[in-house]
Formats: sequence, C-alpha cells, structure tokens
Amino acid sequence: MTEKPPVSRNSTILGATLRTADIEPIALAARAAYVLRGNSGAGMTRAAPQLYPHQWSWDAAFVSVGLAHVDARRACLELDGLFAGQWRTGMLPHIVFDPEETGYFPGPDTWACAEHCADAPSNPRTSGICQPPVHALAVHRMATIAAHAGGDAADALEKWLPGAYQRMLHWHRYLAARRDPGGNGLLTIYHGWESGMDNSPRWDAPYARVQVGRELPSYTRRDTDTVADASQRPSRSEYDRYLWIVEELKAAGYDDGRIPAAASFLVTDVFMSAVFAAANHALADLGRRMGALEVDELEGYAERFRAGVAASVDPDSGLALDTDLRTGRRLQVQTIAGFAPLLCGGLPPADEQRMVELLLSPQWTGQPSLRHPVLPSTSPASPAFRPRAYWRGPSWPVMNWLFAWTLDRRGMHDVSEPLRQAALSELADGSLAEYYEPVTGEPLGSRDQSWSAAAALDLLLASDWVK
Ligand code: 2M8
Repeated sequence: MTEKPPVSRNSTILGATLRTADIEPIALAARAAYVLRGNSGAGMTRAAPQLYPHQWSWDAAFVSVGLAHVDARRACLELDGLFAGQWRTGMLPHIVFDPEETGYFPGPDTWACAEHCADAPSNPRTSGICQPPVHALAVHRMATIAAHAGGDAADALEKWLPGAYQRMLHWHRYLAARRDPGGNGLLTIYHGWESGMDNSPRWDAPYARVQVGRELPSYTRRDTDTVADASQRPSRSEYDRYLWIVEELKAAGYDDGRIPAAASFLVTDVFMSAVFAAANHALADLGRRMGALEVDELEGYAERFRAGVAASVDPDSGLALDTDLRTGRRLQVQTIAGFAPLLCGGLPPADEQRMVELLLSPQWTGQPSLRHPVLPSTSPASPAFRPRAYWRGPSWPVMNWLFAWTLDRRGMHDVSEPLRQAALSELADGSLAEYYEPVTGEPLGSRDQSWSAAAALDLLLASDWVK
C-alpha cells in the first residue's frame, strides 16, 4: 500500500512561518482519546494538563461526550465526580477541586465557600459560581452514543440515567428560580467567569465599572506561567476585577438572595440562557423516556428561556445581546454569543434565516481572511476583534462543536456540516489546542485541552448526525 503524503499547510508560530503536517483523521481520533486518558485523574478529567488541573463544570460535560465514544462508564463517572460538588441549593459549581493538586490560582482557599456558605460542600471543595448548563445536552448526546454502541455501553447509561436526571433537575430548578427570579427567561450572572467566556468584549462595559477595593489580597497568577505569551490571557487589571468580585461574593455569603444588591457585576447572559433553554428541552426528552413527572415543568422552562433569548435580538446588529442590569443597557458587541437563538430556536423563521445568513457572511464564518470557515469568538469585522486574545477573537473548537451539533439537531445540515468540516480542518494540526488564531490557524493557549479532544472525537465519529 502506498502511503498518502500528509497534507501540509503554513502556520505562523512566534512570528516564524512553519510548514506543519495535518494528521489523518484516524490519528486525530487516537490522539484525542490518548489526551483524554492522559488528563484523567482520580474520578475527574483535568480541563488541561497544566493550565487547568481541576475539573471545570462545562468542560466536564463536553469531556463526557468524548469519553462516551471510548468508555461509557467512565463518561458517567466524570459527571458523577462533578455532581459530587453540587451545592445544597442545586448550584453546580464552576470548579470542583482535586485535593491533591495545589498549583492552581485561584484555588479553594481563595473561594473559601464552605467557610462562607452553609450550602456549599466541604468535601469536595469547589468554587462559588457556576457555568453554562450544558450538562443535559451532553447527557442527551451520551445517551445517543451509548444507544448506538449498544451492549454494555447502553446498559451503563440506562442504569445511570435516573440518578443523573434527578441531579440535573435540581440544577435546573436552581437556575430557573434563583437566577431568573422575575421569570423573564434570561439568566443573571455575577461574574464573567460564569459565562465561560471570561474576557469576552461582552463584559468590557460592566467590568469597567467595577471598582477594585484596597482590601483585595495580594496574589500571584499561575496562568501566565503556562501560557508564556501573556497577551493571550486576560490582563492584570482584568484579573484584579475578577478577584475583587470573588471578594464581594464571599462577603455576601454566596447567597443568591443577597448578591444582586451587593455585587458590582450583574448582567443577563443571553448565551447561557439559550443553552439553558436547549438543555431543558433535552432533559425533558430524557425524562419523557423514563416516564418522569417533570416533563411539562422542563418544557415550560425551555419555552420561557427561548422567549427571553428571542426578545434579546438587536434589530441593528441582528445579534442577541446581553443586558447590564446595573445600567439597564444592552451590551452592544458582536460576539459568538449573539448567535444564541440558533442554539435553542424561538425566532420567527424569517428572523432565524437572517441570523443564519449573518453567520455565513463575511462578518463571521465567511470572512475571506479566515484560515478555516470556523466561528471566531468575536466578529473579525468588529473593532473589538483581537485574534490571539483568548475569548476576544480566537476560534474555540468546543464552540464550533456546540454550534455544529446543535444546528444539525435543529435540522440545519447545510450550515452544520461545513462548520463541522471547518472545525476538523482546524483541529487537524493535532495539537488539540484550547483555542486557535482564526486567521493563521495557529494553535494557542493550552495544548492537549480536554474539551478540544472531546470535540475532535465527536466531530470525527459523528456518524449518526452526519447525513
Ligand atoms: C477558562 O476559565 C478559567 C476560569 O474559570 C481561567 O481562565 O482560568 C474559560 O475558558 C472557561 O470557559 C473554561 O471552562 C476554563 C477551563 O477550560 O478555562
């Protein structure tokens, strides 16, 4: 057999243009599985080997989808590990800390959750905020993968599902009641970290008003030890604000009843709300299969949040926008979060079509300068676009996965399939990076990032959703 030569392409690393070889899909799948195995610790997968050596909430959900392709039981254990950190209120914290690992900042001593709030578990120790509720979406996907595999995988999922369903129900009820007390169909967040898109330009205006108090304890960052190019990471003044808000939340006892009056950062997050709408619909579907009694309640949440998201679309930019609850102003930025309605539905067909056209336009995936037609985190046409700076411009494999998979589920194969292909071309360098410079295709941030590996696996092995 003659060996096919590797596909080569150019990439720019530290100013030098190198020729790198793309790897074959089979090698990418093997490497992704190897990365997930390598990042696996006692009952949890580190979000990244050095940069994020603990379990992050939405990372764990995406990771479980990847794991489901290789070991369904391990995929279930991953989420059990995460739910072990669930608070008595139902809140699912954004980090569950590995007690053996002391090299991450801000760690459990900074959060000091159990010391400030009786609802927080003392073992495992956790952070005091949450992240987008993608878990029911992930479990729905895991169930499909396991059913497809049959045998032990299907049995494992079936046995595990009823317990997981109850924990997710508790989580969803927390979000619906405590994060949308007015019933407006939009979730309120207390920290940019809750959005998962830490330094997105979405949060520039609300962060600009956060006054960092002198009492902020002095600290040493660890993230810039791993990512040597500090300009890719949030700046020092951004970090000060992130940590100051943690102090405010601690002082309010991590109490959802007190935080809205106390926290200087308070916004409604349209992306998180859309994820929540879609996740409620997915959880209702899982519940229906089990004969659960809460199906109507969950479909009710789905409908409420779909409507909240649809009402957030800005007629000028055509994107859904977040609102700063401190000023009442809509946050006018062009980020990936603006496509939130495509994740959950709810727009009139003509408006949805316009949004799809915008996604495919030169302002987004159709921008001719992009290395691959992927979704950058900020529009390349926006003045806020910074192609190397974390959530300010780079393309994130896991976001490409989320949009490709969701659009496929919603029947938009002509949009999802090119996005899936583009995401795979970007990942074909094999580094499984945290994020990519969208113009050059250069891998950035952490390498061997767990959720990038999981996304690669599902994008490659998506035989049931590729028509
Ligand atoms: C990033 O967030 C953490 C803080 O939670 C960080 O910057 O240290 C974000 O990309 C977040 O969405 C992600 O879950 C986390 C781990 O991958 O890293």
